[in-house]
Amino acid sequence: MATVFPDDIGLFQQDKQSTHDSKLKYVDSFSKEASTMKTMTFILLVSLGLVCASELIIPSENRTDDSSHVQVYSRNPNCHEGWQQYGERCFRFIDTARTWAEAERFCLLQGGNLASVHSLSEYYFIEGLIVTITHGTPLTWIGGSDAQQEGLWLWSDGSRFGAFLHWGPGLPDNLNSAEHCLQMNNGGGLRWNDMRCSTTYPSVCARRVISV
Ligand SMILES: [Ca+2]
Ligand SMILES: [Ca+2]
Repeated sequence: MATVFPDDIGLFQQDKQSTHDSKLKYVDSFSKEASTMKTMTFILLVSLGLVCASELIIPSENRTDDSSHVQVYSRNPNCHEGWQQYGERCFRFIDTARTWAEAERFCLLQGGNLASVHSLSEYYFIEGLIVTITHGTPLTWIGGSDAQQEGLWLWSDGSRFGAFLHWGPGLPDNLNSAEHCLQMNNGGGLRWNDMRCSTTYPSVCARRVISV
């Protein structure tokens, strides 16, 4: 059996401590690496979202090879400044939170109404507009309402309701018999929900393109 001298014990303990420190350093560097990878993945996803949104918003005839989301805000000759064209209408996201009626009045003062939606592609365009401006998908008012008669949904611009529907599962549910206004971006599916009209949200206005 080997004799262990006090100095050897010291060296052994020192060596043990050194191994422990190395392990800690390894774990620490691994955590940092994992954290960096998480951050990079997040940035990549956000960038991807912005590129997708730009693709949705920039009409194909206006796209260039070096398209960036800055171009989204470029002046469209068929729309007033700050509005973005899709089809025969110009759209604008209004960040200020208002009740549904206040939001509709604001759109009227701008020469439009809260947006009506008639196809999935139109909905994707509006969604892209919101994502590009807010970098998120906030709950937002658009122009549907059944305030006049329960269950009879109308668009505030007078267009026909029903060509395209995007309600979430089990909606509209007219919760507590008090929900009569259409909110978009509800739940993980970013679908429609009927909500109390007195709740305040941002909104999307739409108006006809400038006639030439
Ligand atoms: Ca209702
Ligand atoms: Ca509801």
